[in-house]
Amino acid sequence: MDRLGLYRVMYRIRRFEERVEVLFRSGKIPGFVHLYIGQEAVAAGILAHYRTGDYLTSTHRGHGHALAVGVDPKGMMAELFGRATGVCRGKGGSMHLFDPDKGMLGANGIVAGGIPIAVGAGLGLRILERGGVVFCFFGDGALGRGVLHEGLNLAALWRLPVLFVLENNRYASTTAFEESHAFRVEALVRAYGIPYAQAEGSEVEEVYARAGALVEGVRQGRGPAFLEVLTYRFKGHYVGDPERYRSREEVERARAADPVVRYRERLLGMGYPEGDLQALEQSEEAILEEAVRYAEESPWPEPKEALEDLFAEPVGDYPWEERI
Ligand SMILES: Cc1ncc(C[n+]2csc(CCOP(=O)(O)OP(=O)(O)O)c2C)c(N)n1
Ligand SMILES: [Mg+2]
Repeated sequence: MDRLGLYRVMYRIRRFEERVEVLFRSGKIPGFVHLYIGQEAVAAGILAHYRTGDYLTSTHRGHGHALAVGVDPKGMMAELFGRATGVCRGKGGSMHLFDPDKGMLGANGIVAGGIPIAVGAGLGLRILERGGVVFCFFGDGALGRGVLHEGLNLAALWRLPVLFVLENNRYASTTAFEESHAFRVEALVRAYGIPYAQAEGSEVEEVYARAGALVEGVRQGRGPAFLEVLTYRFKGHYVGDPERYRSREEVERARAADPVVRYRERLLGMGYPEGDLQALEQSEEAILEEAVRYAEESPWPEPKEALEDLFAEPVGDYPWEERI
């Protein structure tokens, strides 16, 4: 296990997200932003098993997943800024970050929207006999959507190479998990004949180990697997959320088990020198600064680019074409 690698990914995500919050509040990032702060160990621990040729589907809270599979922080930050140099040329933004070169099949503004994409990618891998695993992340809110059930059923039936990852952070927007689900997650997953495991999301090595065991089975062609990670988001649902549905004390209790701080302490306890951790952190700070500078200095897309890279061919008269 590459312990410093795990810490680096968590640290990169944490600092990226902290900066995004500041930039969003200062009006530099348009739209909505959902931060991954508090959940870093989930992406880092699981996606340490991600290999070239694998695929990833994500959610509206997708920055952490993208960074963990190596999407370039510069291209990501520029995308969040809506600039032409962004990974989607400024058309995707935070909730629709794509990077097919990294197998990243998109953040997704539709709750559970990544699930059918992941199952389809899994089917594609099977048909092409390509090997590879699809990592499919979703939140507890997705448990209430029909496509989750359809996706589990088809993946199990066709033994598709999909690792389903439920990031159970106890809330879907303002609704607590206990208020919205009549079933036990493990019972549901086992009903489809899919192996299930659970991990504590504040412990990156535990997440890594549990994910590793499941990914191995999926890679060997034994069909899908399901990992539920118990986690917590330290920030509001979106930047600006008044957070009336949970108490400050509850948030503080969760913060006491901060996965990034905890792992740093653990590494020091294992004998990793403080200086090594600081050097790693400094190199990450430089990468982040470079990403912000790149985004700020990048041009806006030209209006005519709005009609480029579309899957649907424009037909008929488009009166706006004359205007741009
Ligand atoms: C189909 C659909 N319904 C509702 C929404 C509005 N919405 C956006 S995020 C969200 C909550 C998602 O909660 P969860 O899946 O637990 O993810 P988390 O925000 O906790 O990461 C909702 C209801 C949406 N985007 N898509
Ligand atoms: Mg949730």
